Amino acid sequence: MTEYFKGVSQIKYEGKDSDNPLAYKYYNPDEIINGKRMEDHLRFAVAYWHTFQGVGLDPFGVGTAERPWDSISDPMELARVKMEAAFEFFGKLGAPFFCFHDRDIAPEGNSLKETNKNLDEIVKLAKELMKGSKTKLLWGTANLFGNKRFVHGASTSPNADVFAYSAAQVKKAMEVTLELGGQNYVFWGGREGYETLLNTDMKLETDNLARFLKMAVDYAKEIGFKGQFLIEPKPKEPTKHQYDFDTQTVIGFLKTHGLDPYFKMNIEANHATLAAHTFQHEVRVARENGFFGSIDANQGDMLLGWDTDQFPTNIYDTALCMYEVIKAGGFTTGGLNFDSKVRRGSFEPIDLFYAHVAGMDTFAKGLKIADKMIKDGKLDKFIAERYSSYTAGIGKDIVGGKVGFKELEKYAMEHDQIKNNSGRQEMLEAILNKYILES
Ligand code: XUL
Ligand code: CO
Repeated sequence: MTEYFKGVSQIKYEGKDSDNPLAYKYYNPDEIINGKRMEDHLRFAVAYWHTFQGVGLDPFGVGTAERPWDSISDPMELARVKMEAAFEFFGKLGAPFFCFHDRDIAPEGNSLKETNKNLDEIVKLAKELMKGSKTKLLWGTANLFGNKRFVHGASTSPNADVFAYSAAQVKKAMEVTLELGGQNYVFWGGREGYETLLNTDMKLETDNLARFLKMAVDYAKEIGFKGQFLIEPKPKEPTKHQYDFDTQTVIGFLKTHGLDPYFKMNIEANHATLAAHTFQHEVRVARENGFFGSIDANQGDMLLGWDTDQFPTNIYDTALCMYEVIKAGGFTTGGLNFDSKVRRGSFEPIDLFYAHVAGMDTFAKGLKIADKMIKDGKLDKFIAERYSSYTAGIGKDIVGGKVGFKELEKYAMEHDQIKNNSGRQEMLEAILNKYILES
């Protein structure tokens, strides 16, 4: 078989003293952390769209990326070559999973029928390649945002024909995800939102979104798809206001429509920051409400207010993310999908490897720090003490539902000289720094 990424051999763990940018310094798949292999803790996935479809364009200029498949112009030939190159990439990286949108892997034809035929052909090839590979499918999804038919949304479009088309597309995407053994199926509503309320029936649009998801749940049962359904919140971009704004909003929406038993969250770091939340906040909200599913690993740039989808290299963020993941009991069907793209200036194929190695090492280090934070227990102990007023006396009665306003008024009359304790934020941040530096 053709070798696409010449000059790169199997990437190995060399330990923290290695200077080799094509070696892992912290990611050691077989190393046991708290009774579990690192690979099983982290469940890394490569995102097909950024790594094999990304060309490095921005609103001001054309793509800059140089790729081994640049000379191929026939769309189906290109799709086949990219799929072969992808499996070489997964193997060299040692990535246990990948993720894709239907339109990432196969081009659209002149009709939906032809598009589905193209998809079937590439799925067949992917299935063959998966037989000789250790890389599995973490999740599949449908691209319901790229084509101009989705100009006003997909399941929230004012045009019922677009609703029907979207349903047909998701039906097919679910079938191919099942065919390839996908462990989850993702819904990200890129254009499910509005630009202005002057032309929008928000009630009908959100009800239709719920109807659409209900149909997906029914169809999964019909075809025997047992994977986890995931919703990926994002507040804006491309749409001004997206209905899946953030985790708390999505939980409210799911509960309103009785869909909560069927969905969990796919939290993306850069979407969290667009919603003016920290990454840790979104994972915390998901886990505390029983909706933690999977993660799209990336990071934004605080000086640029958009979805820059950079590879995650911020150790604070990965440590606090993995702290929440461990507290959630770890990943079950989910994993860490690099929904990240190399910068426009990093245009060589080898940059794809450097970027993934950097992201994987940053999360591996984050895992080690989080493990230390939890085992050491100082932070948990501090929090437990901070809320100890709810474990006895009047606090216990409040939590136990034994008192109402009248009883509390009586209590407050006798205890109106309030004494609070310090939150000790800086002391706790210094403890976190110590874990980062010492693990
Ligand atoms: C876009 C985004 C998507 C989803 C899948 O911001 O994150 O790539 O992850 O559709
Ligand atoms: Co994403």
